[in-house]
Amino acid sequence: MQQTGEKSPNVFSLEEQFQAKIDNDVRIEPKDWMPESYRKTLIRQIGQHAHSEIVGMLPEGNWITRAPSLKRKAILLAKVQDEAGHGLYLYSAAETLGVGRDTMLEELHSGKAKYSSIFNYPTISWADIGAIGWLVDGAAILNQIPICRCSYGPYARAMVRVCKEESFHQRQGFEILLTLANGSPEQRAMAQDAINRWYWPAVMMFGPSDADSTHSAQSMQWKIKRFTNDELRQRFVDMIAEQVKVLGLTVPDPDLKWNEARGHYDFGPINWDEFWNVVKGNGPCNKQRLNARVKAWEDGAWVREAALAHAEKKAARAVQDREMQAA
Ligand code: BYC
Repeated sequence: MQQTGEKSPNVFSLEEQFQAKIDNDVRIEPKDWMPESYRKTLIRQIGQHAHSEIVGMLPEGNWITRAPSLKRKAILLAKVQDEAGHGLYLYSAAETLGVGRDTMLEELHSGKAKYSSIFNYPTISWADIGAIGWLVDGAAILNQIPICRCSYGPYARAMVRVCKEESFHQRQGFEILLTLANGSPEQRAMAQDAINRWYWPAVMMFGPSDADSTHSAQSMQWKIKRFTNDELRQRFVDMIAEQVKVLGLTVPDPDLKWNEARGHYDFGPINWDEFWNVVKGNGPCNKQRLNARVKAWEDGAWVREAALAHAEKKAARAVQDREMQAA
C-alpha cells in the first residue's frame, strides 16, 4: 500500500484516460465519461453547425419559386431539403450530449447561439445559387470531411452522409456557373458578379485566423478539429484558384498568386472588420434571417401541439388496452 501520497504509475485520472483514448483514435460515445468542457464545446459547435444548416436554407429558398426551369427548380428543392436533413442529424447528434432541441432553438432565436456568418448575405440573382453551391458548399466540404474523423462518434457519423450530399451540392453549383459562363455576355457578367460578392465571405467562413481563434488549440487536442481555420482556408483558396480557371472567370483578389516555394497560392488581406461585424449581428441580412426562423417556429406551434396531443392520446390508449387485456 502506498503511504507517501505519490501517484502510482498505474493510476490514471479520468482526464488522462480520456485523452489517451483520443490520442489512440478511440471514439468517444455518448455514455462514456468526458470532461464537462469537452461536452460543452461539442454542444456549442454541433448546435451552431445545426443552426447553420437550417438558416442556410433561407438564402437558397429565396430562389425556389424563381428557378429558371423545372429541372433547376427540382434540383434546388432537393438541395434545400438536404440542408434540412443535415440540420436534423446534427440536432440529434447534439441531443446525445444531454441538451434538448428546444434549448438549442431558444438560444438561436434569442441570438445567444451563433450560426455561420455566410448566411447573412443576400441572394440577389440566380447566379448566387451557383456561387453558393460552388463556394459555400465547397468550403463546407473542406471543413466537414475532417469532422468525419472527429473524436465524438455521433458527430463523426452524422458527417459522413452530410459530406456525400455536400459534394453533389458543390457540383450542382459549379454546373450552374459553368452554364452561365458559357452563355450570353449578360449571363457571364451575372456569374462573375456573384463570384465577386460571395468569394470573400466564403474565405471568411473558416473562422478567425489561428492567432485569434479562441477554441482551436483545445479542439485540436481533443480531435474535434483536425486542422486549423487557416490550414483549411488555404486549401480552399488553392482549390478555388484552379477551378475558377475552368469557368474562365476570376476571383476578386488581385494578390492571388501561386507561390512555388510554399506550394500554395498567396492571397490578399481578409477584411476581419466585416467578418466580426456580421458575426455580431450587423450583416446585411442578420435580422431578416433570425426573424424568418422565429416566425417559422411560432407558425409551427400548432403542429408541435397537435403532435404532442396525438402522442398523449396514443399513450393513454395503450394503457387502456393493457388494462383491458389484464382484466
Ligand atoms: N460564422 O475559436 P473559433 C454549410 C465564431 S453549414 C459565425 O475559431 P471554432 C451549409 C466561433 O463560433 C456551415 N461565427 O471557433 C449549410 C467562436 O465564437 P463562440 C457551418 C463564427 O468553433 C446550408 C468565435 O468565432 N459549418 O456549410 O473552433 C447550405 C471564435 O472562433 C464563424 C460548421 O458549423 C463563422 N464563420 O471554429 C449550404 C462546421 N467562425 O462560439 C452550406 C462546424 C467562427 O465562442 N464548425 N465563429 O461564441 C466548425 O468547424 C467550427 O465551429 C468553425 C469555428 C471552424 C466554424
